[in-house]
Amino acid sequence: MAPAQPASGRAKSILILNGPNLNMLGVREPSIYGKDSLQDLMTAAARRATELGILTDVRQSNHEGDLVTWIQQARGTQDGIIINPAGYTNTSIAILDALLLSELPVIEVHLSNIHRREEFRHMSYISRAATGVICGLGGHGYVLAVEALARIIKAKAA
Ligand code: DHK
Repeated sequence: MAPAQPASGRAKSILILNGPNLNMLGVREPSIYGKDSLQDLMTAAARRATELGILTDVRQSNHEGDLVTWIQQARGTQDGIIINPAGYTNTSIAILDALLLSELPVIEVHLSNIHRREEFRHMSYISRAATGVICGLGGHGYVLAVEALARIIKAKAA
């Protein structure tokens, strides 16, 4: 996590968060989630952010509390959040509340098209805090999320 500094006096930075089981990408149900590892996807997203002049802080956890704490710490230290909440999408009011208190622009990403899958995957608590949602575009969704967030951050700063 970047040290706390006033948002105006530092380089723009985004937090990219990944929830449970995403550390198993590449191995886990590749017909749904693809063959690339999380490292592959995060490298591509971070590279795009660098091209756009934005720093990245990339994290993954299988624990809800870690995600909540990192989101809280992003308030005032980061300029936006990209989150794939994975299985917490459909259960976590705690992550929703943390995102709301962050007062940051949020892009929610899902690798798969959750709306073509089981009904229990359709309802996202997280979407209530999201500026935008990207799903069904595989790992490229993270790159698109970086581009969208960069645009939002630059518009806010202008
Ligand atoms: C990832 C998961 O782990 C699932 O629990 C979600 C999401 C879908 C994804 O498509 O990235 O239902």
